Amino acid sequence: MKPFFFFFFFFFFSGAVAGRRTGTLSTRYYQRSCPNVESIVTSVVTNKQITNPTTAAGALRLFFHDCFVGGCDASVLITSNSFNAAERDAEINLSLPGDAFDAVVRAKTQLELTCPNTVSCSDILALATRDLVSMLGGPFYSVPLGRKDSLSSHVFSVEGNLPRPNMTISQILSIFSSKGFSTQETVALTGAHTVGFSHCKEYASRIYSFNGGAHDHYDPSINPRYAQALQKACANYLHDPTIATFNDVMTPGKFDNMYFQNLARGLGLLASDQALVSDSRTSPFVHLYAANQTAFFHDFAAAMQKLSVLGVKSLRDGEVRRRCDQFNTIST
Ligand code: HEM
Ligand SMILES: *[C@@H]1O[C@H](CO)[C@@H](O)[C@H](O)[C@H]1NC(C)=O
Ligand SMILES: *[C@@H]1O[C@H](CO)[C@@H](O)[C@H](O)[C@H]1NC(C)=O
Ligand SMILES: CC(=O)N[C@H]1CO[C@H](CO)[C@@H](O)[C@@H]1O
Repeated sequence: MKPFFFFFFFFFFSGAVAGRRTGTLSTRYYQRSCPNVESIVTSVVTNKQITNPTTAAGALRLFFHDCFVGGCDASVLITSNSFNAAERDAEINLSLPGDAFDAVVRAKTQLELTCPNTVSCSDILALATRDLVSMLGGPFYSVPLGRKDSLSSHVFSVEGNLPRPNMTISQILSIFSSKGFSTQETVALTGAHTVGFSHCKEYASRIYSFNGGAHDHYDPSINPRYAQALQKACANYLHDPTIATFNDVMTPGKFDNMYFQNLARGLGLLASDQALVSDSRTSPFVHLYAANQTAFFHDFAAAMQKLSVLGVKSLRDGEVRRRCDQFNTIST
């Protein structure tokens, strides 16, 4: 009875509005049920970004991780409990910033007041990320809506689905290709490292005792002055693991094509960043984007749209969570 009723509704309304559609998603998905969803998300995350300027980069990384691990289904927002270690528990998630979680939770709270039980947490994260990228100066793109939230989240699903800085370009391209991304799309998406920061341990092996050398021996592909500045900034990182430096040392808070310009000057922070310019499969796109920001923005926006519909759940295998950090039915 209930599923039938839903299907009837779904087809009736989705047929009645001529929105832009991607599969079952549509930019007008909430046109009747929550017409102000986009302006509500925009206003909440704008305020959050103004008070906490690290929110935007955090959200972008969070969204990437959510979509790459089992689809864009807000599984990354689930809190672990004594019965289940959720995605957030993965070592790689240890540094996913709290401000981005908080932005989603605040938007959800606001939306539950206006249109209860309607807007999924995965749609909120997709919209919040789009808004925050454009607030930093990046491209604006439309986000089709109607994602449902996952019914599971497991720490063991993370390994193998996310790229790591110590992977080779072949390993990285193979992860992205398994999710349907071309080499060019992979390079465009990695341009996200034009904002935000990384903790020292993610690149310590490049700046200290490189290849087993003396303590101050660094990777020769790093610009020497940059390498020395990083050695200094990270000097105490083993005692203070919270020390981090900007991904884009030139324009850290601006979403632009400086990340690609940096790579040609040895100013890439992670080994995987710097490797993009020395590998013949990826370097043509690094040079293209370094020379032409319009081309980068165009390709980044298209790749983000593609990312945002990865492995999307429907009501058959998902739900609209009441709280973004918990499933509606707590099970063991
Ligand atoms: C090429 C593969 C990639 C690797 C190896 C990689 C790895 C990393 C690492 C190790 C960090 C630092 C995390 C920390 O120390 O807290 C980081 C930060 C970040 N990554 Fe990636 N990443 C990749 C691709 C991407 C993509 C495709 C996106 C988004 C579309 C992205 C968005 C970000 C952002 C925005 C940050 C900064 C986070 C913040 O400031 O809170 N990364 N990445
Ligand atoms: C990369 O480093 C991690 C530890 O951070 C290690 O577990 C993994 O085996 C390394 N991977 C490669 C490809 O070297
Ligand atoms: C930059 O890229 C855009 C979009 O692909 C293209 O239309 C434009 O002609 C390019 N500009 C230059 C100077 O090559
Ligand atoms: C931001 C976030 O939720 N990080 C979590 C990652 O996993 C650790 C280990 O359980 C949690 O304590 C963090 O809260």
